[in-house]
Amino acid sequence: MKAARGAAAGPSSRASAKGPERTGEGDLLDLYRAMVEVRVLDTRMLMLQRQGRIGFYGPITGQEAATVGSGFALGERDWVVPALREGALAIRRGMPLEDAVAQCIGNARDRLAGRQMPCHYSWPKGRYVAMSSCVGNQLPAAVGIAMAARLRRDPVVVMAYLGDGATSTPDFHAAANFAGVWKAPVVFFCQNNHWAISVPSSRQTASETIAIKARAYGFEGVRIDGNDAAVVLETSRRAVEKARAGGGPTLIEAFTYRILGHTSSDDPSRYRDEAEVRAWKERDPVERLRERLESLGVWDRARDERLREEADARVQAAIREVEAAPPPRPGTMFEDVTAEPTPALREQREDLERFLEARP
Ligand SMILES: Cc1ncc(C[n+]2csc(CCOP(=O)(O)OP(=O)(O)O)c2C)c(N)n1
Ligand SMILES: [Mg+2]
Repeated sequence: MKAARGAAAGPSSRASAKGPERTGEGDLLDLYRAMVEVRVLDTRMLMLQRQGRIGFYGPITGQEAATVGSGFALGERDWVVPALREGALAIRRGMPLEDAVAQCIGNARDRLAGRQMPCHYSWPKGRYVAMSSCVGNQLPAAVGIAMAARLRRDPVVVMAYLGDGATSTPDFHAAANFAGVWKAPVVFFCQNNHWAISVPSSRQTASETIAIKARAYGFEGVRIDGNDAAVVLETSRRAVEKARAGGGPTLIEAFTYRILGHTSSDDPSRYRDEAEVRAWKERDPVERLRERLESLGVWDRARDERLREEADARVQAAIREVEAAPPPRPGTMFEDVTAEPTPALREQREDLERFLEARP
């Protein structure tokens, strides 16, 4: 089924026209390098999943400009409250690549000891909140973080991510309404990638766009070309600065496309046209930025090949390092939840230890 009407109409050129004037070549090169690293990581991790070396992976291929471009607009002390396609920002905000790979493999090298779904990174030091699998419920929490900062007079901004599907949840309404009334320092960044698993955005909402929903909550909404990294960065910067200055929230609808499956467990050929996918591949955000850099004369094929080879070498080295670690100790399942184990937990742990001694 093709997502052809309603919220699937083309991006407005208004925001695009205002976009890139402040995004210099340096920014564009940084964006490009970061986007290529994400693409390379996705490609390798999906291969690992297909080879049975990790159980699950959620790619962002096709959405690199939206994820990376919006993330670049944030300062170190700002917060990222991710939805499903922003894992790359944990790395951008300081999480070592090895930690990301380890989190997907879930062995003893993983800080979470394999107890969290793959790709559900968390990086507290970088103010990257753990991703929640439950669609939409991160949004009231994001507004809460923003309001707490406001009450402490701490000038931070929260970037609250959501997908098109999340706009149908009650939590979206609760968060947007509260944020509008209190002018919370939050930016809602919606990645409209046209699909919520198998539900097209035309079945998600009869609204003309997602961006116009903001008007009902009393703040600005803007739909942008989410595959143009410079436009994403410019629009996000404006929204972040506005929120920081007390101007209240903005809803940014980044018009983009999920090129691959929802996750490695999904087969999108069962519910969408190949022609639609082909058309969006023509607007590949990584290729578009590469062409732009080449036309500016600051990039060429040789540099591109080197960048990709280096990124791939870094990812492969991380995989080698992490795969050398053993599985997590079975006892870790009893750790980190309560300061003092309950009597029942202590008993179960002793049972497990006896069992492992008898059958190592
Ligand atoms: C409350 C809840 N309902 C349903 C699901 C199953 N589910 C996981 S992701 C998803 C679709 C999300 O779509 P969207 O918000 O557009 O994000 P995208 O995956 O396209 O990035 C659904 C229905 C869930 N995890 N949580
Ligand atoms: Mg979606």
